[in-house]
Amino acid sequence: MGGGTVARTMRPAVRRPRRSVAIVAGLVALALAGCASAIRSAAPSPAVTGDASAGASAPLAASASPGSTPFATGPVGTTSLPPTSPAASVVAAAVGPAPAVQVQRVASVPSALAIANAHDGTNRIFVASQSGQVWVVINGQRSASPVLDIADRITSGGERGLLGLAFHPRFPGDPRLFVDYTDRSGNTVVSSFAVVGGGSGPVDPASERVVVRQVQPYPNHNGGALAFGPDGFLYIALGDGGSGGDPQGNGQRLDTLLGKILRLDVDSASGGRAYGIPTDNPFVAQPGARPEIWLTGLRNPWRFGFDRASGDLWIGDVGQDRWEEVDVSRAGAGGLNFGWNRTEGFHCFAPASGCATDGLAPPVAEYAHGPRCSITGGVVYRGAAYPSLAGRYLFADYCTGELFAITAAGDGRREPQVVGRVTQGISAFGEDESGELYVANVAEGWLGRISATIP
Ligand SMILES: [Ca+2]
Repeated sequence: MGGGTVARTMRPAVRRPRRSVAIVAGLVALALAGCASAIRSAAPSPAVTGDASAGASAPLAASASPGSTPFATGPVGTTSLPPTSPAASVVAAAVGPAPAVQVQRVASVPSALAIANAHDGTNRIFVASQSGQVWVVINGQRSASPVLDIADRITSGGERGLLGLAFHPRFPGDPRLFVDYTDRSGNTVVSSFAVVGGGSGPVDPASERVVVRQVQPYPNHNGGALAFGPDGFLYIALGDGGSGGDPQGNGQRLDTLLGKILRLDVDSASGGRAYGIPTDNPFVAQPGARPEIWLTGLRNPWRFGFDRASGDLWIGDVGQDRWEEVDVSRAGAGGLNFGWNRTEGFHCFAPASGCATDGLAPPVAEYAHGPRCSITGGVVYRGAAYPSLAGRYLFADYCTGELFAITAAGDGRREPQVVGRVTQGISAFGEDESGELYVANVAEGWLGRISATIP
């Protein structure tokens, strides 16, 4: 705990035999990326076996070599797609290059994987451990014990575990904390728990109410991010179900929740569900389509976040073997199809060339693999401490530990700017109540705060 800059060098890796199931222990990004390069963690946790991503794990140099391609089951094309033209944001554009940023460790949090604040004036930051715990960090001090521990009902390891958390918009008046986790059977559960003591106390593990369950056909690509939008609805990220190349075609199907971002009303229940369907969800009137769907054509949306100023929804969608992408759904724009598995980034995926791009929303940014491997989507900076960062969308690559920035406002494609580099294992971004930015590192187990080198 304490404010030293995170060392740029990797912690010495513990070598394990190739093909050992332990290779993927604690390593979310391995399977996230579908790339088996480059990550190693000393964190002990159950490994995923039988995962297409696990078997081909390469010996894990820090970031020296391009990822192997255990998911190379589908064609990879090079056909470039036209740039996107999203509606102009109402928020002023950042002008000029972004400043360099640094990350200071704030607290040690084992297998840190998700960050949320309770927006209740307490300035608490809640951090989820992949292994099933939720911790509170306040003024740089982490709680001695977790405020919630659901290790008894989850599967953790690889891309599984406690993956997301979000507080109800009216917290603590509505005392619910929502979580997304992988259950003992490997399926996705989104549920709520009640925070006791008027929101100040621990979370009651017996108060769980399941909101939605989703069967997972493969261990990887579980998505898992949760956030409430400015409209008060709960948004949930689900990957395409896993394996490689989307063998079930879930990304482009509307009869499944896989490969989607959902939008649910958790303040009502209807149709035999534990939630309501917002009447303006894009597919409510389409026969055969799941009415929960808000956005489609996603492979493994590994972290999304709302711009607190504009309401735009920013997504980091993990690519197959070649291209990581940033997608944006401008405020209120539902029904967008981000292309997977017809496209990966700005390129055709299946087929490898000449793919049909009509009706697809292209990314706003992409970057290539090798040694980069897996995007961790972030947040648009709207804090007060660093005006130089205002209006910048920050995100990271899991393998290299690079931090990137792009301008959030404006139309069309933009190139990511490298603004910093920490260590591999960046698993999530989050904001405090003032909009200052934090990152979590699952491989090394810490929460860090982002600062700019110039105000
Ligand atoms: Ca896409």
